[in-house]
Amino acid sequence: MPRIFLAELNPASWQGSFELGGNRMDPISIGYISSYLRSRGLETQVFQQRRESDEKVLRMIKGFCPDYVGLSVMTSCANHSLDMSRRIKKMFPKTKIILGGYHPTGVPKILGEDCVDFIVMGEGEETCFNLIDALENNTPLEEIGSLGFKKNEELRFTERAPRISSLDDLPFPDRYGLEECSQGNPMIPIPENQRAFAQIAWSRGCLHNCSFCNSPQMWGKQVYYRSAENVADELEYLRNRFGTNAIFFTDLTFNEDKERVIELCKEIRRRNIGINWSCSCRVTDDEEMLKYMRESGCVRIGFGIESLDDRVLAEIGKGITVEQIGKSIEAANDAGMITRGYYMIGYPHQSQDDIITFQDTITKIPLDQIRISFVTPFPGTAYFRSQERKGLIADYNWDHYEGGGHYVLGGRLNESALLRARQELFKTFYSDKRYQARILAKMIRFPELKPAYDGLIQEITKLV
Ligand code: B12
Ligand code: SF4
Repeated sequence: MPRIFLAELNPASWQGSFELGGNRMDPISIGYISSYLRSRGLETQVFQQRRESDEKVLRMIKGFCPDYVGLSVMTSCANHSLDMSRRIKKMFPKTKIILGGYHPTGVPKILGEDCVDFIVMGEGEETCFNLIDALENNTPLEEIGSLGFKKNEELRFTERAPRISSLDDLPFPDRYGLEECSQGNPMIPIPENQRAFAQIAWSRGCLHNCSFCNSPQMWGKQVYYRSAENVADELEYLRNRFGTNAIFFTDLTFNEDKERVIELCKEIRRRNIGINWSCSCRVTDDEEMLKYMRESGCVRIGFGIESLDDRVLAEIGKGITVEQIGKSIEAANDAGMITRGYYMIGYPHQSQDDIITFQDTITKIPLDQIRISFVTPFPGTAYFRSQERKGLIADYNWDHYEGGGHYVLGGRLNESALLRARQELFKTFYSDKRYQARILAKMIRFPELKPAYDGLIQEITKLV
């Protein structure tokens, strides 16, 4: 029986953040591939590199003696994954290396690397199984959709396979190392009290088309959902098997379909599952939906806001306005949820004056927590292509595509100016008197959230 080692290999730079109280999430992407392959009779092992040295990882792989190594690759992990693939190939020249996930989907030419045998583009379960099955049975690869392979030294890419529409038919993902996982502050329960924190995926895909996002080329424009019953079954499984008391929904846009959201929330409540959760939403001021979400355990809601300039929002295809953003955050605050907003800075035309305007407006958006990353053109996105055409990609080192400390565009502001700007924005936002009054009022109004705010205050003290 073929043996497949499935891994997410993180470079040392990222492993650090696993220690720093950020989000520590289990690798459900390869968990899904693993459980699917096992359901089809193959033997698998799942691994996520957290703080293990590369040498230790290689020893583990050696111990498992795999016929295939499948790696899940985000852009920021691409160089490291290739480096490790070369070392694996050296150790086991016959082992086939398969890359999947966002980076190979966006940059299929990665198949041209000598250490890569195959790439799987988009959704992975069926393609990965079909590939191994064909290789084991010597049947042609041309008929397998979403695949990249080499023939006579040429790179071949097949058409994308149809998406899996009946997600309930997939086995639950295999879980790896949940006991070490947690979602950083602010969250209820707070990280110290979270048990076996897990990710769970309810839907796949997103209807929108933001130019900087990898979702369109990963999933196309179709969203498929699992049924409320199937999700509730997995929640019960996580609680009963691992003791999970908090989860994060990986859905790109959790609140796309109000009726489904309410159905899911009702099912979670009906079963009295007792797991708190968080999710990422598109702006919404739908009080009814927010109420259902809160009552079924949603304690934190994240919004991809990106900018507080309507022109920029239109330019990046976000399809939302600053007015909607404000209303939406207020509604989520009123529903008793912890609100987190994701902003980006470093749009190429952004000037110091624009940053000052941003600084003025940021305090008006009543979020509990803000995250500010640098605009990063992930390869494969429309944004990458447009910036490349304009000659604005200043750095092609994928290690730097992590949105945090490196700026890879040639914008009007450079990396150090942006680092300073981010620090100033944090300061302005968190030291604003209205912010402090708001948090205090929220703690009084929703006392159950107080421990999360205590943690948040500690975090803010370090930030400003
Ligand atoms: C949870 C999450 C995280 C978590 C944990 C990630 C993890 N290890 O699981 C945390 C918070 C740590 C994180 C961090 C980051 N993340 Co993140 N994250 C996500 C999120 C929300 C969910 C991922 C998920 O589990 N999806 C559900 C599963 C079922 O889908 P999937 O991952 O796509 O897997 C399928 C296919 O991709 C494929 N597949 C995947 N791997 C493999 C492997 C093989 C062998 C095969 C055959 C197939 C295959 O098959 C799978 C099943 O069909 C996604 C957005 C999203 N919803 O996908 C962003 C996302 C993956 N993250 C992204 C980014 C940019 C980052 C960060 C760089 C940002 C940052 N500074 O925080 C870091 C980098 C982390 C690192 N290791 O370097 C981008 C990726 C862009 C890119 N080109 O790399 C995404 C797409 C968000 C976005 N829209 O921009 N992230
Ligand atoms: S940024 Fe969010 S809303 Fe926009 S396409 Fe990506 S997942 Fe969808």
